[in-house]
Amino acid sequence: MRIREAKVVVCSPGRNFVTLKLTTESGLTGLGDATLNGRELAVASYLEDHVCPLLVGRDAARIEDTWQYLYRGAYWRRGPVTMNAIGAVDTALWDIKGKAAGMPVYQLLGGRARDGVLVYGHASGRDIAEAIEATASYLSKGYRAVRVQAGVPGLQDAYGVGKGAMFYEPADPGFPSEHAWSTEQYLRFAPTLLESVRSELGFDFHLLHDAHHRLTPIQAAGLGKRLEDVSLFWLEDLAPAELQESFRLIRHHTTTPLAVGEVFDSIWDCKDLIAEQLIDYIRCSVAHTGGITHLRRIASLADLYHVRTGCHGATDLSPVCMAAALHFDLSVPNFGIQEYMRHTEETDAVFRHQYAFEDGYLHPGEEPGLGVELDEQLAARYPYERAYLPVTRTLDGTVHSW
Ligand code: GCO
Ligand code: MG
Repeated sequence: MRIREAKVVVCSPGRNFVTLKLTTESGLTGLGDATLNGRELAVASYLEDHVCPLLVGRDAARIEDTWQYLYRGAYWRRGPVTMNAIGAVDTALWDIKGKAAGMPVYQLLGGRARDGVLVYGHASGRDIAEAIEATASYLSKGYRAVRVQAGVPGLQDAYGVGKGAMFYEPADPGFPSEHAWSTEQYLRFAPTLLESVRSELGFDFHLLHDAHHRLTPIQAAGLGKRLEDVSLFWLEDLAPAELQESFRLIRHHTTTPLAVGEVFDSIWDCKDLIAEQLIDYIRCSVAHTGGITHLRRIASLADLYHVRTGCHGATDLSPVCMAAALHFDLSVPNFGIQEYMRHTEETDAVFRHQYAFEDGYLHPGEEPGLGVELDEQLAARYPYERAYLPVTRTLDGTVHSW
């Protein structure tokens, strides 16, 4: 089962996606998501210029060996670009293996460990009333878990407030827009938002919130403590986690469950967070964290320490990544929840997928492989468009984490 062709497809059906397509000599194809929001072309070049030439002629069946070859064999290890590229190769090889076996990938990973994948949707509003309305709308559609964000009074363009009713779009065409931020104003507002959601809609669903790396550990500890009665499923990305030990401080002060990891690219970014039981959910994704192979390794470590998975599933990860995550989620013992930010119709038309939502759960489908097909002709109608994530500045003009 030799690889005949390794091709990178860059397209922008509503937003940019980088996709790796591998084809074997027997004509089997496999897809991998190589999208790194705002830095897409760096991964495309890493693959096209440095990885694809190495893949042609390799045995597509040797997934672990190829992973090690690309990781150790590069000498320069880790980093978002490298790990995203390896993740795409790994995902495409699992897709091929599934098709070769005539089985959906979750069967190769050990079969179903549950009946469906619990997902959370994204409710947001310009103010509390709108956010409550959006949350109610998700609940009426069958969602059992909802992340809630809202505009912070006095600040324009707060993180997480979607432009459309059901779609959230965190990348702007052209150069980065700049948003103002005040941690003080956010900390005064966030508890009122989440308390209002609970008092209007009750406790009979999972409520989540994302602070998007904006707080210091002591601010984070205070917010977690303040929110204990709101009974959150998780509080996400309270503080930047490059300094893993800083989570000790947060953990010592609050019993609110903590989630982190969407910007991590390897097990080395989270090994202390997991082994010291400083978090409850690890948010790494298939695409950004070295593929299904590496994500399974992280999940196995996490399982030892009562940490569950909560894969990143924003729309800057393509349907290929979402499908791969669902096969992983269905099979992994310590699954927690899956983020589900729905793609637009344009995106779904380019990436036709088998996975489907039903009654609060996603199901990956029974097609051999991942169950996603890339319509290359349609993709060619949507060329790459320069786009960036916003940049945030505090009220005195200092650059802050977005
Ligand atoms: C989330 C994330 C995303 C990120 C996005 C950046 O929890 O889903 O925070 O919204 O901001 O993936 O590209
Ligand atoms: Mg997040």
